Amino acid sequence: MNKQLVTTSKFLSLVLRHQPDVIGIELDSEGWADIDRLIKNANARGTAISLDLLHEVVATSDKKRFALSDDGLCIRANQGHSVEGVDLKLEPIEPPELLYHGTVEPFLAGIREKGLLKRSRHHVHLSADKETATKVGQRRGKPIILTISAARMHAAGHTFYLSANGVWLTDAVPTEFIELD
Ligand code: HQG
Repeated sequence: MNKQLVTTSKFLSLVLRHQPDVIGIELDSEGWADIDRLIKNANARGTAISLDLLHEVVATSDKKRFALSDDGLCIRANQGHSVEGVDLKLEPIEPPELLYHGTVEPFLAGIREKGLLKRSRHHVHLSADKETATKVGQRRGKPIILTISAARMHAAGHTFYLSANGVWLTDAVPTEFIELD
């Protein structure tokens, strides 16, 4: 992916997950933003973005971070939100037996004590395979992979969701369901 696409993807992540107000737009209750307004406001505030560029970011995003509405007028992030008042209305779904979470050593003490917490985001993010979890952990340093007994958690009453781009989401993972490799 070229530099302009990466920069624009990061900008869209910021606006569509965390701070729509940096360009004075609002997300609706399911996280959708009007594309026309987003482009106008971004350009007015110094971030050059065209409809073609936005479409190219959506199409080439390695993690399929963004989705367009059926009518093509709106865009939203598929996961990762911290902004209040947004609910993607994902359907609860039964998870596979195991899921994985990539993290780094400095967080282990807290995780051992309190389990996995969602912190600023709306959910704890889990990966379907170790390779993906490794990439998630690598964002912060040497990755450590935790194995989550997802089926057991589900049987104990915990709810799971699967984002449109394949990220598993849940509210919290208590310590008894976490295993360190
Ligand atoms: C850690 C990227 C101490 C947790 C990725 C993680 C993902 C604790 C960090 C998505 C803890 C939160 C999300 C506890 C959790 N004590 N540390 N009790 N509980 N943590 O960024 O999962 O590229 O909010 O291990 O691919 O790293 O942005 O979550 O390290 O899908 O599209 O607290 O972000 O996607 O960090 O990453 P984050 P994450 P994008």
